[in-house]
Amino acid sequence: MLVARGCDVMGGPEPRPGTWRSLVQRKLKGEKYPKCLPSFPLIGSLLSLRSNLAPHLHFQNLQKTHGNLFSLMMGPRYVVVINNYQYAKEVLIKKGKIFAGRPSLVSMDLLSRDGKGIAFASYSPTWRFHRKLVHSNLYLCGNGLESLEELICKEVSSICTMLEQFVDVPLDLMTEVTRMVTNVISMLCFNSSYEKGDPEFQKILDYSEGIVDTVGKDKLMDLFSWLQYFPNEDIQTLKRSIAVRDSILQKKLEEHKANYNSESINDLLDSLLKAQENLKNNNSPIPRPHLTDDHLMMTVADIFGAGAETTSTSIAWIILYLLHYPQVQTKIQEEIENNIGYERPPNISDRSNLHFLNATISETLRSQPVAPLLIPHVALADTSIGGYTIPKDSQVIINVWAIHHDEKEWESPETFDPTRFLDTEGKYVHSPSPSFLPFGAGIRACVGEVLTKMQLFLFIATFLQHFTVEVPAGHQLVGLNGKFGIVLQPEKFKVQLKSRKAWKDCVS
Ligand code: STR
Repeated sequence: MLVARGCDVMGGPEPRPGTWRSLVQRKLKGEKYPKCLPSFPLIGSLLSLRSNLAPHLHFQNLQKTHGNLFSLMMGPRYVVVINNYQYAKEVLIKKGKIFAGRPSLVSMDLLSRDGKGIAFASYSPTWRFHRKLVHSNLYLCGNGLESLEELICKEVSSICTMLEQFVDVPLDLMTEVTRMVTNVISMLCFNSSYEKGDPEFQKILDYSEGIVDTVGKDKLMDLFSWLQYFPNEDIQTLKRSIAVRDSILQKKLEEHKANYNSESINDLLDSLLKAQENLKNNNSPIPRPHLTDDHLMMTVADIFGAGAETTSTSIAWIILYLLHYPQVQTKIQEEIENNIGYERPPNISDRSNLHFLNATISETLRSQPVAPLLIPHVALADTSIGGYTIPKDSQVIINVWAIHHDEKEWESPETFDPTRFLDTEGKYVHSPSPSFLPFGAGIRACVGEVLTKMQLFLFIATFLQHFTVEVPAGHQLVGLNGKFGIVLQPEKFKVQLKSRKAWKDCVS
């Protein structure tokens, strides 16, 4: 009955698609399948998945023995892991629609109220409708006529001015950076922002940490959903964090409903309410997408959560690399000095001149992709990858980490070297290798790419115009391994800011 090599088990009546048995039956028919890690009934490939390494690194190691495309059983689920860009692009771009499903995992279902919203919802007309709404309304809003650039610059300038008070003392920079990026996304979603010390902002910091620490870590409860009914610390943390998030969202929704005016749409939540109103008034017989309060809240929750968490994590990584590579920091400062000077703050049009800064941002996103395994995809029909059969309902994990550290595509991939993003004339090259997918690709690619890139550029340029970051005396520089989760975060660290003399001379 049991063979611990490949997924070779058979017997019994009609198998469900995507299960062990159906796989074996099809394999016997001569279809070519990706190499499978040793698997056993019930526990699947659990024994081969035990490792001290984080999953993205463990999968990267398995690439050496099992290749760029291999499969495994996560409990009862058939999962395919992809480690190179060729297969990744086939899944995300060429067959994007077929692979646009999402698995139903316990932690993600809790977070998304059973697959609502856009990040964790499977492909459906409702999902398409929500994604379109976000695409067309996210950047239109903000504070009245204020453009996105103005909005970001205002926040960036306010944090840099505030940080002047904290020079020369060890400082946890990230709380303030997170407040800045939370304010940008909060203006776009809710037309409101947080002052330093606002207790609601502290609640957001706490619940986000609770969620990031527990969601999608392939914990046992995601493999065996019945485990959620047993006392389990992770699931308790997750449920508590979600309850806090929901109480804040509920308040925002009620405020927005109370002040709603279809002639004055100020933010994403208003535009979702408007779409909800339009749908109610539409009597067409065509099946309509779902836009209940639950759907609307989950969509806004995804955008708000993603906007705050990913951008602040990327900034934390950039700052940490600047601490590890002070010469990179000096080079960016020279570039700022030569192209902008000190008399005006950087703006978005400076992006075309600050090649080394752009290269440093890209090299950080390559070295530490914020979502090292993206969010798992699911095949919505029987299909194939690179000629290998992929049955309907298979889960597909794209190992962006391995793609960004592929020795065939990047020379010494473990070395941090921004110049790989520069051409021979020192000009920034957007993507020197196709093996670069920091924002995913295809129909489920990140909706916030434009916003994130603007924030990273404007913040780092302005910040390095004002300050130099150093490791505080007596503090140890934290390493570059990071903490694996749905978002790959660096460990917490403190910095010491030095006000730059040239900047001080210019403003005084
Ligand atoms: C961060 C913590 C939080 O409060 C809410 C969310 C929901 C959306 C998530 C986000 C999370 C982490 C980053 C995600 C994002 C949706 C898209 C984004 C997973 C868990 C990425 O794919 C990087």
